[in-house]
Amino acid sequence: MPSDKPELPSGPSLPDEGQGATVAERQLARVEPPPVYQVVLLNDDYTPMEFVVMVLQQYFQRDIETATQIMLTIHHEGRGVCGVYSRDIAATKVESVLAAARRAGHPLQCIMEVA
Ligand code: TYC
Repeated sequence: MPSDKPELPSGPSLPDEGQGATVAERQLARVEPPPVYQVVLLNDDYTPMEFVVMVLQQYFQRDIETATQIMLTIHHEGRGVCGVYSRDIAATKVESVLAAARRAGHPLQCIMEVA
């Protein structure tokens, strides 16, 4: 008489699946997260404070109080972090800020660096 007991897959019947899963897990664990970049504004003696506050509001989505605080930090300490982004987003923000500053005739400097 045949048994009612269902047949369970056993180790030896699935040798490759077991080993492959272990290897894939080890490879995934070694993938580094992508680096993030901070966009930094530098102080100068000529760019108006109001322009820097506008840049922080328009390009970095800061409210007026936060933008003013960041601008004052840059003014007093020489530099300040505007935000942290992926590489491509940070590069686009640097380009946009520099273009806006040059259009307005200001020497404002904006850089990106690994956070
Ligand atoms: N130091 C400038 C001034 O006194 C203001 C300023 C702030 C300029 C921040 C650049 O990134 C800057 N007009």
